[in-house]
Amino acid sequence: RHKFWETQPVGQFKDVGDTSLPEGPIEPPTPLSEVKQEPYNLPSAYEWTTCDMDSEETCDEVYVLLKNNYVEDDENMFRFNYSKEFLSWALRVPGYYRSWHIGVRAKASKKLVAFISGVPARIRVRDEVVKMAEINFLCVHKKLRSKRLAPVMIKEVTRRVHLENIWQAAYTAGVVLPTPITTSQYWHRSLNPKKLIDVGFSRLGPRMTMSRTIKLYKLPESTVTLGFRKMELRDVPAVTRLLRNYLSKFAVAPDFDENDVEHWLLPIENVVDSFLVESPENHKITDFCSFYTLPSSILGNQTYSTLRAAYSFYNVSTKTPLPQLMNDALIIAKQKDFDVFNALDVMHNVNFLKELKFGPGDGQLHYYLYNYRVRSGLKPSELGLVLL
Ligand code: YNC
Ligand code: MG
Repeated sequence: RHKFWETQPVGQFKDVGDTSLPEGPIEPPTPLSEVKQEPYNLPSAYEWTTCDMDSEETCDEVYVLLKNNYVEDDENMFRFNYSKEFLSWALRVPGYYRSWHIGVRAKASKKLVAFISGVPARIRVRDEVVKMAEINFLCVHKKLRSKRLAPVMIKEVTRRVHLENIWQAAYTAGVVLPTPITTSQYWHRSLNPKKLIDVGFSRLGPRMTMSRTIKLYKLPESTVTLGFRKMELRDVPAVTRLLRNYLSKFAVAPDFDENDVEHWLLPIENVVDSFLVESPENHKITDFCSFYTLPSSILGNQTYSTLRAAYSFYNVSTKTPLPQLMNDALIIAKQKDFDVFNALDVMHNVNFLKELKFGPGDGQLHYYLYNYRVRSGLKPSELGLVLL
């Protein structure tokens, strides 16, 4: 059934539920001298290219490839439209390897026709912190689909990850592959219900009118929590402590240090937003919330071309009740003119979803590890990891 994935060191469907298999690496590392030194072969009309994301032109080419060919919903109504600023942030992380930003060009036209990327991360699986690659933005141009190009790209990124002496990876996908460590669901909170209904993202509920729906999703003009403010550079040490303590509760989570927090959570306009609660009495930072900006192109609507979506990232509450904290995040997102706020049912998110009028989406997101077996039956609430 999975001609490619059956050959890879990933949990196989036949092993699901086999408790005799140990958690940890499936294959041991090989000596670096035994890692293949030359790139894998592509069909002869194509060539590999390493994408220099420092270059405006290259960043633009990757942006355009993804804008036109990346992930769509099941009904092909929306397609992710990651901005250039977002891609530059997502790919140029602390300690990144340029060699892991891999493109494929048509030899004749030099047009970029496929892409896959990895970035380094330390991911903790229960008690072990493992150096991994986070693999993302796998994309093959629509005209080159179903030609088995994806397995070659995956093997090539794997080879280049191995060359850096890294042997594990984490990734998410909407499709079922051997074998998810867990499956999470998207929930959506309408901020601009009229537009969401007009573009077919949501439907008017039974026995609901447009004006009742707008009233249902109305939010206060300004945030309610005392001491709620935007995160600043000086907050990095406190946010790191808060977040590390929170993430230690989950079976699988990133092992963030201050550098990572500065990169991943310090606000960047139109890319990532982070807010915290500073106690008015003792100036302690007690709570934190964040979301990233990922619009989708609306395919074939006369009125609207873009759906403005915010995605819940990392949130920590120690004093402010989580639903109140996230309600303030919704208020900020509304102020910033987002149409919808999305969240997965990972970490403690179930504790605010229903109360804050999120509705379950139809999209599922499967989480995977490469060359690392995890005992099956992990719940999404045991996961402390959000990939972009
Ligand atoms: C997918 N999303 O099952 P089998 S997510 C992984 N992730 O192999 P072909 C996928 N594998 O089943 P196409 C996959 N989608 O025969 C399909 N596959 O064993 C497998 N879409 O290849 C599939 N982006 O080239 C099958 O298919 C084989 O032309 C078929 O290309 C697939 O970024 C794709 O959804 C996804 O651009 C590129 O459909 C194409 O259809 C496309 O004939 C729209 O491929 C965009 C899209 C995927 C977003 C993502 C995470 C990717 C993770 C990749 C795996 C990483 C492993 C770890 C590597 C480092 C290891 C170390 C150390
Ligand atoms: Mg293909």
